Amino acid sequence: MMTDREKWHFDLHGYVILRNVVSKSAVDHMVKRCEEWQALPDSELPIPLSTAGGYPPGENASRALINPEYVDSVYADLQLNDEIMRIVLSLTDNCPQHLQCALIQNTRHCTDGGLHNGAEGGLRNPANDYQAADGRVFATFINAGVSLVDVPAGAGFVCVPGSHKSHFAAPDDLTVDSGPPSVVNLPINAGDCVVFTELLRHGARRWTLDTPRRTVFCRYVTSYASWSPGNGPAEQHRGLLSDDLYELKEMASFRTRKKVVERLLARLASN
Ligand SMILES: O=C(O)CCC(=O)C(=O)O
Repeated sequence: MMTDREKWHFDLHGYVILRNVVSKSAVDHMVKRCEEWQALPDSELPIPLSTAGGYPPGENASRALINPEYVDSVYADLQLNDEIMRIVLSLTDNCPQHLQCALIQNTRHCTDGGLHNGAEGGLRNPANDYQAADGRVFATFINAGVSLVDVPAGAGFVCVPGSHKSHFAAPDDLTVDSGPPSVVNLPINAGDCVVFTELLRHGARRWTLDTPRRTVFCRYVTSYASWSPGNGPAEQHRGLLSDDLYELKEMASFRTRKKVVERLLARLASN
């Protein structure tokens, strides 16, 4: 599960970086599928793949494709990736729910992804909470961003380290382009992953390279959180999901140990 060093880092900063969570061949496959899908208008996307605007909303927002895990097995496997689930299981006390997968493409024409923290008014709430006690760290809304491209220093993901524990509103003049120590940029390589609590103030700098930035955001919550009405697997597309991923998407009480969690724990113990 999470090592002592990872817990220390996550508690202090609100994120951990995992290197090489996916193989080069899996990255190449996901990039190829991304190129195919991004070339299609919404009406031609394979169901239930759909477009959601990026952040912040607007004409030049990045294009986020929701539900790639329903239509491609490599994207599906990524949601159950051992390294990512090792962290997600620790952070949810073995009560995870897969909330959503978003494949986001940023081009140099997209606006930056302004600083935000997935919480109304920047406030902590039960659906987006962080706690540390008794040698454990606990988060109810987790984002695992897997990069499909090499991200150079100065570009891509930024965050305000430690802001998941802040009780004060961030200054208005703090932006994704502010520098350290308040705003820190995390350049990573293709196949690397940043796992962060959505309570962490984060965003992305404007992309400046000719080839697009492509990132798979795998989002998880605690199994007993109802993030929005209709939370859970899309029943009409049940046949497109493995039993494990279907169960991972289901809501469950905090007393329920999902079978998929038992299988993941056994697999992680034998690694
Ligand atoms: O593009 C990024 O790295 C930031 C993504 C983001 O803000 C989010 O998924 O909430």
